[in-house]
Amino acid sequence: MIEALTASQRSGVIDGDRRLFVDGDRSGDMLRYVTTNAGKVREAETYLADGTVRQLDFDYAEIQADSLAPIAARGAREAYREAGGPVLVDDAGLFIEALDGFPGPYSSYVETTLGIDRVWEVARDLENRRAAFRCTLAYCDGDDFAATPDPIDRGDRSAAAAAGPARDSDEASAEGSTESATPTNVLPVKLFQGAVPGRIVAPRGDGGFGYDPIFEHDGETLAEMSTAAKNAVSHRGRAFEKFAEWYADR
Ligand code: ITT
Repeated sequence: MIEALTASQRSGVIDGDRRLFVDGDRSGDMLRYVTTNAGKVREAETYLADGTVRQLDFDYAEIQADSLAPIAARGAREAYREAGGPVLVDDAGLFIEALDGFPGPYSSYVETTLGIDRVWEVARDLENRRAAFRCTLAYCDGDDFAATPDPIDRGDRSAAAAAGPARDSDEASAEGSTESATPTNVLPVKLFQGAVPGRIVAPRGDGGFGYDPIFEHDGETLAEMSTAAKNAVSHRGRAFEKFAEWYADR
């Protein structure tokens, strides 16, 4: 699950007629939606006004953690350094109740190695097949967010509070970490979270991506829903609603 490539090593991504990411483009304050996953981009487009966002196909290093927020926050700091402007990182995962939340933050690794059919085989024999999909969006533009009420990751919070304006650092620590950070090295990250409850079922449906065929919500798998219907109930949709509202007022 630990990978790190530079964006400038990757080629641009074309979606229909629209160029989402121009290789090597670091200009202006354009928001970069940082993901290698085209399925996420399709869903996010609904929430982001045309021309204000581009996909940055950048595989940030995913730290090992038992929740999504520190992974997304660390990724946002790294992506901000790479992009040189505002970035939004999206970290998601499937949490199966009877498996103590597994695969959770390891969902990507498990999808790649086992695949969703094997995940279904594991879940099939469970008495309780309840699960949740969670998404954390992490926004970073180098500014502080002291005036806003929602979750903010500042690495070492007490040091950051004393620090005043944020600075960038390779050593910036993750949310909740007690790792010490010097007062000048903390780059604030704003977090938006969403979750959808459901249960694991035998694969159904051709839409969506990832675990969608085996995740049922309200009688339908996410893969049986249109993008709009999935957004209306999904972890990502909920996180993006919060983000888009905040971003528009910013
Ligand atoms: P990026 O990190 O580049 O954004 P990724 O696909 O690795 O791409 P995540 O780590 O957030 O993204 O995703 C963890 C796993 O969960 C991965 O296997 C995804 O395919 C899957 N996943 C994410 N969002 C999903 C969704 O809305 N529906 C179904 N599966 C999803």
